[in-house]
Amino acid sequence: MAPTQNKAVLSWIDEMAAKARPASIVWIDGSEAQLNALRRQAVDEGILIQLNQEKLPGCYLHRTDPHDVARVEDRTFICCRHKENAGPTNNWMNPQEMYDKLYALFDGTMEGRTMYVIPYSMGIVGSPFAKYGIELTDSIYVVLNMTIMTRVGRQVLDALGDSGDYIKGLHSYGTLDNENKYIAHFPEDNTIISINSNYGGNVLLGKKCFALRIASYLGQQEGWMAEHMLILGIENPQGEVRYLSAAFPSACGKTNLAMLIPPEGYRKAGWKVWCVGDDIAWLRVGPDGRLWAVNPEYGFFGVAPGTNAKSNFNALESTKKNTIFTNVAYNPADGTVWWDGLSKGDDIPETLIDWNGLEWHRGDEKKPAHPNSRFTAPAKNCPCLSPEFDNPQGVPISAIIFGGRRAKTAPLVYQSRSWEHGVFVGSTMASETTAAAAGAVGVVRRDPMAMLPFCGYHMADYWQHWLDMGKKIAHQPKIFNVNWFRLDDEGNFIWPGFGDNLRVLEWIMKRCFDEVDAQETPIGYEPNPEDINLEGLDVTVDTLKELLRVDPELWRQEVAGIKEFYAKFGDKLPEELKHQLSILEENLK
Ligand code: OXD
Ligand code: MN
Repeated sequence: MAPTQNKAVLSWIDEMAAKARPASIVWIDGSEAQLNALRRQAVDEGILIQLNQEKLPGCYLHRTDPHDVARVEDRTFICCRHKENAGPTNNWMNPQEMYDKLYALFDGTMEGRTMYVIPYSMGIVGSPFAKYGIELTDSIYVVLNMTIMTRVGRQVLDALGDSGDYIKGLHSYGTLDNENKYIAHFPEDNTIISINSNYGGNVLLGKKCFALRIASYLGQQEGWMAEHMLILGIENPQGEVRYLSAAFPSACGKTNLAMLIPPEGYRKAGWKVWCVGDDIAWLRVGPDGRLWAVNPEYGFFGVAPGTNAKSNFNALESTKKNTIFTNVAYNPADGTVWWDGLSKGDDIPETLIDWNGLEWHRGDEKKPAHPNSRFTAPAKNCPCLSPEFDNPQGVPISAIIFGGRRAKTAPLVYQSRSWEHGVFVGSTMASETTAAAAGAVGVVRRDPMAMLPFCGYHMADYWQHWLDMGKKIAHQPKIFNVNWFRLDDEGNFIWPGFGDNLRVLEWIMKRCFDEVDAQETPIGYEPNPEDINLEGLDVTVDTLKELLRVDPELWRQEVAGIKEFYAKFGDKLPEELKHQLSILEENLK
């Protein structure tokens, strides 16, 4: 029997079941007993491989179809009534046309399968930030991942009561037909439909689809913000904890920063870093006029390759129990997993089963784990998880940080002159492509606020929303930009990064609390080099000066690049951003 009387929910499920025609319907209650039974079934059906339960208790490995290994931006659509509301950076389709297409694909797609009903909450159930969703899916993999990534179960239905205010999510892995793969969002109907994929971001509908694309639209309507940001707390030796949120394009170390381990000197002095979230922040203005943030998720869906005890001890620890690994390599010698960068030299296992299920030998050219292989780990596993993780009010944000991977242009850190200037800085965020990615090296890719693939409406309206939000926040966070990736002329990284990034965060926090001065430059405020603590570090003040150098010629090229990018947005581009661009241009003369 359905565990709710909610008519809106029940009639929608009936309607969807009539289309997909599953053999049975199972409600997910979040209980261990039910999840255990599903894990057993998944192992029996070859969906999961159980790993060594002594070394990795509660851990499993899943291999996806080799053509279904990443988010598919070209198959991702925003379906709002008016095309112009989706903007130039989203794929658009008329909602009715998309519904017709999708419901045709759903016709009988679950025949002989079970349809699972997953009631879940993004945010702490009952908190002012929380929003509820129900995902219907025929994938056990989705069920088991959703119960790690979100808060699932009866309490969600109880909190929803009779209300129709929830996000409808319909998913079927269908036939995994790439030509008919769709990740479709209907922001005006609170609906997400996904078919023909069974990979993470395309199918765990609470994450990118709901908590960013749909939520960014809801945030605009309701006066809050859904951002692609980590949230962390920095505790100083006096025991004060100050919070920041930060947005970076992919491959810039967001999860690493979220779980940063302070350098030794800082640790000894009593500094601590607390992770509240590694990917998504929902931000609201609190009654005290500050901006408050929650992480709406309940787990981490992290990239495995490159994660090791040195690069991210806390992430690695998080994967030691109750974790689902996707597309990593399997070590048949001891029933554990491996990925590139996990160990080096002789510590690399001699023989592995690669992510395609084929035998792999140390020294083989092909990598044994897929470059986008992942771990789905409960946030509660993280050794530095913030004690405020479950606080329904969230945490007060003092600084917002943007960043990217720039070889020369952006300095190690600078502060915007105002909220409006900070919005400009976020809107022009960019990374240069590295040799690791396919295509040309050094090409500048703009990814405003790291939201390019995740903004559920017109990007220029989104910038206007940022500007409008600034007016509502009496005590605005200060906005900064960082670049951990400056290169010297030989192509070596100048800044050590990782835990040492705390040295920069310390300066940022001091700026937020008026505890340190800064220098004015054409692009914003920069630290006086002696104000960044270099103790215990092999970096001289001269090197720091180089890291902070602003090359006017490069910045004039940057202005030209921004103009070209802004031109895409035509008349919708907020006047304030044009004004900020003209100030930058003027300052560079
Ligand atoms: C992610 C992403 O998976 O941003 O978090 O692509
Ligand atoms: Mn992300």
